[in-house]
Amino acid sequence: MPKILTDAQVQGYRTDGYVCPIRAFDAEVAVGYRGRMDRLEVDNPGLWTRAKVKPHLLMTWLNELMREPRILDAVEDVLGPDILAWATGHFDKKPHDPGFLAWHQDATYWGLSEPSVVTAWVALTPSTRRNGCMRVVPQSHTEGQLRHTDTFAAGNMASRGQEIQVDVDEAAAVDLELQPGEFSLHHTMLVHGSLPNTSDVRRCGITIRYVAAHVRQTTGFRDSATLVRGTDRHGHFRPEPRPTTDFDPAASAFYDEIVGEAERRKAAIAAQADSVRDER
Ligand SMILES: O=C(O)CCC(=O)C(=O)O
Repeated sequence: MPKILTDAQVQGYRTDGYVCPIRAFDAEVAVGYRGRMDRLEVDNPGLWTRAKVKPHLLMTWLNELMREPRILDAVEDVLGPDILAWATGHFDKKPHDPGFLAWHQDATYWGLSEPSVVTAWVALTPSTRRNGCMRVVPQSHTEGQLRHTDTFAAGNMASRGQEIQVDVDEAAAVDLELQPGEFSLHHTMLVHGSLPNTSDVRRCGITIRYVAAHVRQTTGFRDSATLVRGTDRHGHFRPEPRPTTDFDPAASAFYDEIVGEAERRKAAIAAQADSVRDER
C-alpha cells in the first residue's frame, strides 16, 4: 500500500510520468525556508553561482528540506524504500524574469544507469502559469531518450541551453501549478520545461533529485549521494557529510571535491553527446 499517494496517483506517475500537487508542509514552513535561503543569498552574493549541483552540502536549510518526511513518503511510493538524495537545485524567477527552460529530459546528461530517478519540485512561492510554472508533456517519459542540442539561447536557464530536437505538441502540455509548501514529482525521462515569468510575483522552486539505491553513476567516477531513507546495500555512491552549519568546513571541502569531479564528468558527457551528434 502506498504511504501517502493514492493508488491512482502512483498509477498516474507510471502512466503519465508525473504527480501534482502534493502537500509537503504548510505555507508558513515554506516562508521559513525561503527566508533562510534569502538571508544566505544576501550575505553571500553570487551564492547560487557557486552552489551548483549539490547545494545541500553547503546549506543546512536545504539539507533539512530534502529530508522532509512527506516528500520522502511520496518518493518512496514511486521509487521504493531505499532512497538517496543525489542532487539539489534552485530555480528562481523574479517578477518579469525572462528566464525559461526549453523542453528537455533530465536524464540526458546525468550519466545514471537507469531511470529509477525522480525529481521533487518544491514550491517556496506560488508557481502558476502566469509566473512561469513548470510544464510537462504527459507520457513522454515512455518515448525513450530523445536527441538534445545545446542552443546557448539567451534566457535559457539550463547551463548550455539544452533543448530536445523533436517537435513538442504544445497543446498536450500540462501546467504544474503549485502553492507554497506543495510539490510535484516528475520522472527523469519526462519532457518538461517552463516559460518566462510575465507576472509581478516571484516564482521560486527547489529541485531535489532522488535515486533508488541500486542506481549507479556510469561515467567512471565515484559520485556521491545522501541516504535519506531505508538502507544502502549497494554502496554505488560515496556517502555525503551532513553540514552542521551553513558552509560547514568539512562538508564544503567535500562539496568542492565532488562538484569539481561532477563538472568534469558533465563536460565529458556533453563532448560525447556532441560527437554522437556529429556522427549522425
Ligand atoms: O523550474 C523550472 O522552471 C524547470 C525545472 C526543471 O527543468 C527541472 O526540474 O529539471
